[in-house]
Amino acid sequence: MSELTNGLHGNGNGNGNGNGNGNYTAENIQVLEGLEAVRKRPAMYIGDISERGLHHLVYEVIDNSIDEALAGYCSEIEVRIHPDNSITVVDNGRGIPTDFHEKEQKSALEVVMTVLHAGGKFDKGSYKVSGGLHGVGVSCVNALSSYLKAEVYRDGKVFMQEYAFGKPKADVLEIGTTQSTGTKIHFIPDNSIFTVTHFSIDILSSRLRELAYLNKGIRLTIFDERETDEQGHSVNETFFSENGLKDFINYLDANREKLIPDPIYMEGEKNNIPVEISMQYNTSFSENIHSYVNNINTHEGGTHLAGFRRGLTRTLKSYAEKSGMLAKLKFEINGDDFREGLTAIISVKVQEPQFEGQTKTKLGNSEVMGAVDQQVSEMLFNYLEENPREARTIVNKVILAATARHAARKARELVQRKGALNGSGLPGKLADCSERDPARCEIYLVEGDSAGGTAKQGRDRKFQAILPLRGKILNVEKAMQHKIFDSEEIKNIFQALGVSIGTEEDSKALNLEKLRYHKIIIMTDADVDGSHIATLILTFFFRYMKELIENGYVYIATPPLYLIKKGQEERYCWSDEERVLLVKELAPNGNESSVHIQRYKGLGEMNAEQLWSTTMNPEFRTLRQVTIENGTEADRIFSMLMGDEVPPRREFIEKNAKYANIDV
Ligand code: 0RA
Repeated sequence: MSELTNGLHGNGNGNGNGNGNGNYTAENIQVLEGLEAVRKRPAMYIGDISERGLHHLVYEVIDNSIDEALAGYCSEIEVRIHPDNSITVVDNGRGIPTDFHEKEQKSALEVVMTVLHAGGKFDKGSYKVSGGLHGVGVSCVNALSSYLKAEVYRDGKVFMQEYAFGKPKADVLEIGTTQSTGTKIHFIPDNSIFTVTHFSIDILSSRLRELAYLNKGIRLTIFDERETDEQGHSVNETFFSENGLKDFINYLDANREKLIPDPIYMEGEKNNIPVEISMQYNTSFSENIHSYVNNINTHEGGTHLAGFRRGLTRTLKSYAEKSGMLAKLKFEINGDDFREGLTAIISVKVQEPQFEGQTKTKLGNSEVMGAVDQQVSEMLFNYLEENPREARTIVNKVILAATARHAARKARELVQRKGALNGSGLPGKLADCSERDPARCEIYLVEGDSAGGTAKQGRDRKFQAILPLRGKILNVEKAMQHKIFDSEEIKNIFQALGVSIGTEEDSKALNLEKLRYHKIIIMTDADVDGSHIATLILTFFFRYMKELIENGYVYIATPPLYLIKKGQEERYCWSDEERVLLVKELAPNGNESSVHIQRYKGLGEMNAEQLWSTTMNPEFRTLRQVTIENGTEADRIFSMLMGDEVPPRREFIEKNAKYANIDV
């Protein structure tokens, strides 16, 4: 074992900005900032310090490996969750450079690992486009890890350096020889920084799956060493896609009925911007367009999405007009009509992306709009010319959408006019609260009139409003838009919340200014029916009021499962584990006959006081906030849960018997 000495790997020309032939030298790495800043304000660098931030650490490391793959040097990435909840990421890229960095007077490896933003991200010579939401680099992961070990396989040698809280424990060591190249990063997140320390295999797997589809040809494998099979092998799954976004579309639409046999697909480059697009029409009525920039899901859209819409509308419209199929249509077709029942994915790679918007997931670069517009137009034009049968199918679908939109508009106008007429415009079933500041108001959407009645008695009427919903609300996944506005329950929800939506182009966004409650709480029975109803309501929110979820306004109430009584004492339990423990506690000598257990099958079995103290009183209740961890996956899950095909739904529900596990 020998210590790495200064100048072990001399660098090229020393001009500080690459050596002109694209090879990396230590001088490419610019030095910007120290790691203390990251530990001081972690959320600024990785978004937050909860579950999301924790998982971002893994994404950040993987992104570096993906960059290697995009540069053509890496084909395999392995992620391991160890039994102690630490993580190892291994890739077969070039390995982090280990030559001597003149300016910093230390090994490039140490610079990459200990200096913020080092790693060539700012060096346009090395083509780097991948990058986590914050694109902060692997040094951030180091700063937020109580321990990290980097191993580099490069130039026939194995190099190693260990760190604690971002600080090297020793210099870079040469610890052996090797035939291969690559990087291995093992890290233990600093549990004094993160509020959650448990890695979710579901969250990591769904990111790896997404990355595999977005970067065809890369093999990504995850191992969960916390779980082993009969032979003692750790649970693992490999993600690999040969056809990229085309495979992604087939995966997302697996539970939808497709209109054309194969997704439309194109891949190309315009003005130095790589663009990949795939799309498919299905018999549903929702629009599912997902856009990515440098592998980041741009939830808020941006110029690439605008370019896609523009190109799609113009090309389809011109084809439809030329075909003469629109001759009998009595009204205009608009942009929305071309996107009903459309599932599409747009992925672009942009050298210097400008991210805007509330969550910094909206692409601002104006040059991308035209690039995507041109690509879509070319792709679609050729497709329609070459596939006249599919072209007719698509145009017919568009005409159907336009017709339905027309009907929907009439129905919606009726709803909104009615609302305006009866003074308050609030539904009769709503028991409103007296407070007027939306930030302090809550509304409970309660399953059934009887539980609704109990909730009305039990609530604090100052800030809690109750809206009872009759049984199962309409399944919006299967209904056409005008039916949705015909539904009494859905009209009630719109009116009670005070929001309205336009169905016309660009006004689809919800008007949140008039939202009357900043907590919208779904309260259903703690059984299979109850969770189905909650899913129906969530599906409706997801498809028609997504902004409510994105703003963190939607919650699920958690009524208790058991009431345990012993003598005068009454206690509640929310899980079977809790019940077992409590019974033990109340019957310390094993005499459980004095303990009475009541299983709550529904909200209706609780009286007003019980419902208040267990489920509605802010001091004691637990609310689960609904978030969208992964938009594409949520979309697939909702189409599966609420779509036509029964078997995948049954399998999913059996696997995730508890509602909490649905990944939204
Ligand atoms: C800086 C420069 C180069 C590669 C990397 C960092 C790099 C970082 C990580 C993190 C995990 N795996 C990684 N692989 C590579 C360019 C290397 C060159 O040009 O030789």
